[in-house]
Amino acid sequence: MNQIVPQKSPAVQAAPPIVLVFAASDPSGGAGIQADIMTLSSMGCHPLSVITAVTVQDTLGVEAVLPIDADWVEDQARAVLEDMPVAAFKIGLVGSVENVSIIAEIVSDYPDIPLVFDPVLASGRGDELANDEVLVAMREMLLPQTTVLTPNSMEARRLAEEDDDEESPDLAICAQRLIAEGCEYVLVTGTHENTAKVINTLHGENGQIRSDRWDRLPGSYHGSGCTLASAIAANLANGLDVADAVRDAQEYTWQALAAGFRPGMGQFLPDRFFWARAGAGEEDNDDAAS
Ligand code: PXL
Repeated sequence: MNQIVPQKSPAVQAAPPIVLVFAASDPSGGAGIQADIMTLSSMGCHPLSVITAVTVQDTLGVEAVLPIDADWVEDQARAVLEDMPVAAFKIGLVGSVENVSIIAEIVSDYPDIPLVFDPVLASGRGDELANDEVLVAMREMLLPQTTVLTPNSMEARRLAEEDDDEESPDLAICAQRLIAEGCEYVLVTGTHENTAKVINTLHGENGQIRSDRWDRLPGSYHGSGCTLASAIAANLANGLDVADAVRDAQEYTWQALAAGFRPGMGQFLPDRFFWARAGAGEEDNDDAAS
């Protein structure tokens, strides 16, 4: 592993921007590290994947989660970080308090690299994916290092909850509390809100930066949050500023969802390579005609 491999001629191509993801395996290919790898690849990045947990699941639900030992999480990350330059980090499902702690330690060695953190607490179908101890650890150790936090509205409320709240505060207040914990930007997604359109709002330290409205698509999707957060990381790695990265990532995600497919008996999955398949039929016809 430590051997230096001589470069082959002709000259090695310039590498695409590299994004390191900490996330869990979802064998259905809907969410998790598989969603991240597809999204980052589709958006022109090279993904480095550090597995935090292994899940057993299909398109209907999560059956089990096995967190990986924190030592293994550290070894996976340190090996590739010592070898390759990274342009952005993305964190998804973390698996355990120990993993939160080691991930926080690793990213603290790279303070200038943008970090997108999708604070996964539950699947869209309601399976719990982080307990209260993990939530507290995320708040204390990861939020202060986050460039863009991407909670859905339910995660924003849970993360921002304070003991003396009588009722859940407004989402803009939740976002300000999360920024007070140390995140630079918070993108609260509105899929779970009872609004005609899906409204996603980006907040910064001086308040709302942008709010985007999207037509609600029929059907229930698995992996939309992972796709959105990875797309933001890809855009940041490609040099976009945060507001543009967030705007473009939503457009990409909406298109992936609109092109979604239902491979099994449960939820729809986004097609992160919609552009590779779109119009493939017409092209074939053109070829046949020429
Ligand atoms: O969508 C959040 C998520 C992230 N990572 C894994 C998941 C899920 C949701 O089910 O299974 C591995």
